[in-house]
Amino acid sequence: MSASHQADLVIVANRLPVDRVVNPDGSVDWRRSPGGLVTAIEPVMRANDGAWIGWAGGTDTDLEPFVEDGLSLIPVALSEKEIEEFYEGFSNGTLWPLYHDVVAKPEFHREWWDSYVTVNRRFAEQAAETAADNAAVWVHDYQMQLVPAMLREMRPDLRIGFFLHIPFPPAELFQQLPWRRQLLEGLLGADVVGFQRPGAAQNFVRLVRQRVGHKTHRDMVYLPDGRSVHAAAFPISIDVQGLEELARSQPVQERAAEIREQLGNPQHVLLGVDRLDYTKGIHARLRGYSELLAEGKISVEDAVFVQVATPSRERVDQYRRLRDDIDRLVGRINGDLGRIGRPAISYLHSSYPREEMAALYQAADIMVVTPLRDGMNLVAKEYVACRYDYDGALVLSEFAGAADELRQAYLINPYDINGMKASILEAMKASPKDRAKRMKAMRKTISEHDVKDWASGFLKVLSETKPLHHKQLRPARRT
Ligand code: ADQ
Repeated sequence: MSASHQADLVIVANRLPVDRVVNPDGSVDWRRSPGGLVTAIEPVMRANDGAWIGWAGGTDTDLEPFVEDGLSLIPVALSEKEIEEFYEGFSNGTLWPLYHDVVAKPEFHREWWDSYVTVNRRFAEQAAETAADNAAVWVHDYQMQLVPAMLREMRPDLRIGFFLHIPFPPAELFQQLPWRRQLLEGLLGADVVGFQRPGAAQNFVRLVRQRVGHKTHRDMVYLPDGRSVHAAAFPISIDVQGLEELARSQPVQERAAEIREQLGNPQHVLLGVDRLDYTKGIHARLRGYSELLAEGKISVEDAVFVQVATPSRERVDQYRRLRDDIDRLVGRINGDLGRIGRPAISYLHSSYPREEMAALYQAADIMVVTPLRDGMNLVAKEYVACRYDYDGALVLSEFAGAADELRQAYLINPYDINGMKASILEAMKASPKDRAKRMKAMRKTISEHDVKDWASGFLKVLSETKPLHHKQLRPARRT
């Protein structure tokens, strides 16, 4: 199989599902990047002889399409300036904060936008070249919102799907964006636009009606050329069974016991696992926990908070500042409240293999997930998947997409620090029977919808979209 063959299924995402590693002898290898997306999409990619288009993460301009572990991968090059303007700038300095309730201030720069358009066109051109006749192209996430319309213009024969992994904001916030109409029109190039939550799909349909003036009815948008666009929620999931099997394995169980031992076998182990991102609510969470200690409601003798915070997007100012803020806060809390051999917070910047993550989830009595806004939050679902023993409690922000499904978690408003503290205490004191009841219900929910169902569900809806010549089947328009 050649990597640049004409594919029946093309995935377009900002990043390829592999990371480039340079060996000590200078040779180059590719390592599968951890993460749910590739697990989800791999089976359908293999079944359809698919290809994946994405950036390899560096500034190499000479990477050729290649096949890695049977997956056909097509690198798209970004220059240093494009990494600054398209990726760090418009994607992560404009869209990311705007789409997360403006929890940080989005910056609007015209040169960032120009770079976003240029890079989106490059991805669209590569997809147009790669897709076979009448193929399906599935475009992912906020970095690629112009690709659907650009691609449709080049290749009207294709079925095009788009999935947004992050929230889609309400009209009141979205309309700050100077390029709001262009982005909406970009997305409308798709036949199916998928979101994590139904509210996000509604936000999109409402904006299309108000800002672009197209007719809409429920989750459908009707375009003047006779095409229709289906906007709906497809909540993403995880490899539930794979993770549970890992958690049940002997080495992971032994490692979980070892982690507790190394923490000094406290009565309560609390855990937070996040990318170091200002949307994740790490600051308020740790502050709330430190107040519980300072007020004597809990003690470092019998509780420890393990916070794993993986640095990310470190070249963006706001992220550097956040890392410094959290580092300082943890230092202050441990300095004020810790004792010798008993830190209040065990703080880790490392990135771990899946086995270690499963062991951490197994070791934690309470998982604390408190984002100010989150598209889904896979960590919450991963914790539940690992708790086959029906033990453990989940404290979860109602502003994470996962809160729609994990209703039996201790749901909190992450802005209400007193409420969060009360819920953490409640979870710590809950009876084993109550914990088991909640965990059982949450496990039932996630086991009924895993990541493969998510991918095949989206692609099924995409495959059912009607080509243009079937336009007489459109539902009657509403006035
Ligand atoms: P993220 O914002 O990255 O994802 P999340 O959904 O929690 O957030 O996924 C993080 C993933 O990274 C999890 O699978 C977790 O296990 C892993 N991870 C975190 N820290 C790690 C560490 N130190 N070592 C190893 N692995 C680690 C975006 C959106 C989310 C949405 C997902 C998927 O912001 O809202 O749920 O995409 O659509």
